[in-house]
Amino acid sequence: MIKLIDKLLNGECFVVTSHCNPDGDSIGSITGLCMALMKLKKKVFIAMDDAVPSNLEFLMKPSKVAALEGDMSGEYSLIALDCGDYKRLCCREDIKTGASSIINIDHHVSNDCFGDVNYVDKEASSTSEIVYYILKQISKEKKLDIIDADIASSLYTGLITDTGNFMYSNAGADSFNMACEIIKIGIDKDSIVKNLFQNNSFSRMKLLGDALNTLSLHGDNIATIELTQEMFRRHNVESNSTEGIINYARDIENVEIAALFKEKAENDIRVSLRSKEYADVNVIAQKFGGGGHVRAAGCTIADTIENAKHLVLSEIKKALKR
Ligand SMILES: [Mn+2]
Repeated sequence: MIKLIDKLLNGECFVVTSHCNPDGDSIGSITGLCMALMKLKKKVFIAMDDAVPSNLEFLMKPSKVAALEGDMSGEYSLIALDCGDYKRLCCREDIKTGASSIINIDHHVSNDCFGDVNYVDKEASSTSEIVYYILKQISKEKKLDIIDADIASSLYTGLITDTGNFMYSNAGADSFNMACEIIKIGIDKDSIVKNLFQNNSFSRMKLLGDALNTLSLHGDNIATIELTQEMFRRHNVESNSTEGIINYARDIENVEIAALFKEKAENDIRVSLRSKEYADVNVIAQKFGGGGHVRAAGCTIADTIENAKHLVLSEIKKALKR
């Protein structure tokens, strides 16, 4: 951590990014870290090519961080948050190659340490949890209380996104400790929960209905669910607002692995994988050039939903046999 903290304290300008299709942990860790760096008088920009999902927009306002527009001039470090793979970074190629260094802060087991400085804690529940403990350390060194209510709210959002509101096995002692300390800082945790989990549009729920109609069991421990272009069109819902739909497949009794097949465009299928107790879905996703965590991973397959399903199911079956 010392090397990382030196790098953050000695740098002057940072561009911060995350993975494509950002979620609560990516946006939460971005806004939390950016606000902290601004308090430390650093120049900070966010570079994210994908739109922020509407249920996370509430994080962007208080952060007041400028989005990067146009080119970057001068020296800067690129901070990659919550991204296990250089190819999945959600910013322009020239932003990546123009950086004087890349700082990689993440918790994916599949992270290959692509940065010049790497702080990858595969045991951490979320990148937001890692950022929280980094900021605590900086606060101690600088004798300065960096983590205010806005920063705490951002990081709490990431924490509860990745732990499913403390339901998943990745929620460990450090996660509960962080939650405890953050709540003492004074955040509106109920409104964060409402924004994240209780704020669905009616059309998104109708889309969920269509998806549930495709729910199928393969044997008794594998479930699949599908989302097609046609469904997104019918309900006029963006294909990025599908967070949590896969849980309906995973949460069926006896199911160990769930797979969601999302048709983002013709022959462009995003596959999300979840496991409940013992299967390593990261290994399965890596077979298709993806990755993630042991209990949650994903990959992209350039084919039809039918073919993608066939390919992925055969790998899932092999994995469950081992
Ligand atoms: Mn994460």
